[in-house]
Amino acid sequence: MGEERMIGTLVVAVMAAMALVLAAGALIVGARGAGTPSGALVDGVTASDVPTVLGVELTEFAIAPADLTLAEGGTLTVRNSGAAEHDLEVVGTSAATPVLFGGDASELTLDGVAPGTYEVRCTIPGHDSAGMVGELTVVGADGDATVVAAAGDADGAHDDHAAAGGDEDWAALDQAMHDSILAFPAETEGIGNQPLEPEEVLEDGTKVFRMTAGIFDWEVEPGKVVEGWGYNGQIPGPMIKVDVGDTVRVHIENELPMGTDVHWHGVRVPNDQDGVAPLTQPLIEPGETYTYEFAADEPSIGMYHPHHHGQMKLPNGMFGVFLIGDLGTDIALPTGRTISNKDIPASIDIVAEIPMVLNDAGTIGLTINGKGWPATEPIVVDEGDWFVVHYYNEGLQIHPMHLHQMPQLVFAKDGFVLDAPQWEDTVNVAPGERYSVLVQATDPGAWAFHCHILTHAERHEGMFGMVTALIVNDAEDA
Ligand SMILES: [Cu+2]
Repeated sequence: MGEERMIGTLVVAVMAAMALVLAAGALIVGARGAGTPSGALVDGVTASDVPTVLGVELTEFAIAPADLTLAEGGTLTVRNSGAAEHDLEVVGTSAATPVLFGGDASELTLDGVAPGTYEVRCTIPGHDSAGMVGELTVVGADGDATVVAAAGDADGAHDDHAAAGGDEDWAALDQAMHDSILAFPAETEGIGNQPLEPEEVLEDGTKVFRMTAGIFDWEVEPGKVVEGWGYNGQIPGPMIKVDVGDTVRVHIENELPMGTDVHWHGVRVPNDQDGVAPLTQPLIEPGETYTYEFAADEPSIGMYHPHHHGQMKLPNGMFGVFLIGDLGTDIALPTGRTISNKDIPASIDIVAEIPMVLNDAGTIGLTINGKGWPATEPIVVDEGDWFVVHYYNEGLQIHPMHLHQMPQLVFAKDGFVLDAPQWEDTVNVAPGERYSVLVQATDPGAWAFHCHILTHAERHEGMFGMVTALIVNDAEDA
């Protein structure tokens, strides 16, 4: 119990320090919130002055114009001119566009939205706190824009930075951060990356796996259940690990409402097994089972995911880890070398090989291994231990992954061992990339481990998304 309490205290101390560093971001957001108080009437405006159709542009990360004035019952023509997914919601009403991909547009008619002043925002996690908020004034036929409280904002989450008089409740922000940090680690239903054993090993040694692609409930953070798309009810899907030289056969049962395929990303396969329907294979129709087979003849730190409509399936959770070969034998570690004045022992025992699959969009949102803080899983090791993390970016944005205190030795990129490994404290992982890092847990304590795009880790409601912790047990307590 004493040890648990100590770990808890360390978590608090470390996370509090991180919150302080990140507080600058909250200040910027807060300053913006202190805008013009919403007036009861729009002085001197007559209904005929007010447009009935207005164009709105969404980009990373802005809504332009941010101050919108529209006649009651009017239409917003919303265009996503950015690269990432965005949408536009009139907070406290049912008026919202669907999620728009870059280049897409949508007409949002404000039927039933009473005259008044509303907050508008992008609902993609992190985008509002990154700047995608604005104000919409709906003017009635008589020029009336009486403020309507955003009563429909049931969770109250946005009241703190709505333009309601422009006063931030700073103490409430502090409390929200405090509570969200102390909620770690939190239990949720479902765990991804579970090792998948072959359902059968044939006489010739072929390893036969079976996975079902489907839609299921996924608890991404405590109490937040979303529609997950994935394999065998897991996000990330089951982790497959085979030996170099194995023949691999994978049956894919498609229980999705649409066709699919499986691309083996970073794994060397014959062209007709590359999973790009209809180029290299027919589409796997709903209800069908399709079989892939290839020789795993080269080491790989690979992944699998659909190619067909990957832009919607991957963000919703359809991805998994595919490893060929063992660390240290098939995939060389930089042991017995001196790199930037740091000696790596000639022989090291790797206590854990941890995949960290990153996502940032779709129904799953900003997550590590399918979970957002405080439901992310901590890495727990003993002082002195060496462990390996494989980063996989299955999302749509770059994520600079920062581990406090202990440097990360980047020894492989996309599974290819580097001739010149390098130490980094922040490893930038772009979509599709994998980086493999070796870390020694030299310092006891609870250390924050998070994406350093601050809005991927913190928001008004506190810590969330792409944050976990490295917990190093003190050798003296063992
Ligand atoms: Cu990020």
